[in-house]
Amino acid sequence: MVSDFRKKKLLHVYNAFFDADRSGSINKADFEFAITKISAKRGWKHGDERHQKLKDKMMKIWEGLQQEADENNDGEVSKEEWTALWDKYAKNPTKASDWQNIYCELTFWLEDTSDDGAIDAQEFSSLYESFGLDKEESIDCFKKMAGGKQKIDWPHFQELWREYFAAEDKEKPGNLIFGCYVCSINPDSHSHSHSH
Ligand SMILES: [Ca+2]
Ligand SMILES: [Ca+2]
Ligand SMILES: [Ca+2]
Repeated sequence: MVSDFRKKKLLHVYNAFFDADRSGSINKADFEFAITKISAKRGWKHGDERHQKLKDKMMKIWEGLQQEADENNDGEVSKEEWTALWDKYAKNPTKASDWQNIYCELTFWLEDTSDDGAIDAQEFSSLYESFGLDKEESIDCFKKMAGGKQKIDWPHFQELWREYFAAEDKEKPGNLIFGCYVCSINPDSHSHSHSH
């Protein structure tokens, strides 16, 4: 049984990041959509090294995710399949699948826009803002999570990431690694049409 608390965290990641086109389900089109969206935002063009890296990693994540989670083989990862997948992970977080490790690395790489091997509040909140999360909320989350530190390096990030998917404890700092998991996302964020 997955607790309501963990389910909330898992569905936050599902809705805010993986279901990029906001269709209510995850399939290959979400990954293609996210590649296009992120590349456009960063100014990465086809053939650029970073565009290619993003594409390769995203497709590896999709293939691994589908293989592991898509129990009924319909080409979609439903919310139920997604929750079951991460429940399996939580039972043994040190035995993550390759695609889960790639996903963790990719998130860190996308956040560390300055390429100094650590992420700060600006980098953290900017990426999540592009996925429709409130920027100020994300900055608050970063501050709480970092516990006084200005930056989070790669070993620290991995530790927080594991906590997010496995922890039942509501006080764990890792619960904030994907921003505010109880806040709603802005469904129009990818169209850039919303005003403040
Ligand atoms: Ca979708
Ligand atoms: Ca399925
Ligand atoms: Ca950085």
